Amino acid sequence: MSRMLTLALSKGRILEETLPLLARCGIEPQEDPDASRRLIIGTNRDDVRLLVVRASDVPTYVEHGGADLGVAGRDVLLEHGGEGLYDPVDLGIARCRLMVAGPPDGPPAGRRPRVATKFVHLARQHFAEQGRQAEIIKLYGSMELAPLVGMADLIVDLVDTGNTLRANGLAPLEPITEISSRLVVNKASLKTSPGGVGALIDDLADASQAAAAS
Ligand code: PRT
Ligand code: MG
Repeated sequence: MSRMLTLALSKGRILEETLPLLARCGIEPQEDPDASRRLIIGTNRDDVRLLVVRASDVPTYVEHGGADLGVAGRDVLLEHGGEGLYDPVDLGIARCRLMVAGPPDGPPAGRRPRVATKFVHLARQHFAEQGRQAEIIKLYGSMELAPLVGMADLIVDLVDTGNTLRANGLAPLEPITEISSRLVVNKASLKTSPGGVGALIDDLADASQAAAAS
């Protein structure tokens, strides 16, 4: 029997958009990972299983060998570091933009803006590159709230439709970078299982190309 291949995914949009790619590779989960409480989900292939982990934990599972492969947002890889990981394929899924957002007329002029974000490193880097001073306030989610209660002047967050910003009276102000999800691979796994891991990388690359073309 061939070696077990473990793929780490997160619930929500990454799972939703990865399952069709896996289906194109002939891989179907044995139960609905979104509905199941199980964290390890078997597939129709004896040698492939899925792990369901927090989005920001995917690189850690892959780096430390808890999974051979994973699907992670470029935001997560840039913020938490994907050093030590091989990221051979842009799957082109879960697309969005990292943006500076805030009140539609911009931040109050004349003082150093307070910027609420969970992307502390990326936000710091963005303001530093522009030679702007900013005070970064770390949050773990719902950044849109911070300007509404006067805790911050700006936020740095992911924006897709812009509906969340609009619903909270905020507007996109400056794009920082385009985001999509990438396939990340444990380097040792690829060395020890070029047939299994390497073949799955190639299959997923083909599937994402085919999905993009369809
Ligand atoms: O749950 P956990 O804290 O571990 O992670 P998470 O909540 O960030 O995970 P999840 O599943 O929401 O997102 C996983 C990945 O999807 C992210 O790392 C991104 O790479 C990608 N992605 C794509 C997005 C979005 N689009 C997105 N729109 N992640 C989050 N959002 C949020 C955004 O933060 C904001 O709250 O959706 C809201 C904005 O959406 P719109 O459509 O209203 O603009
Ligand atoms: Mg979440």
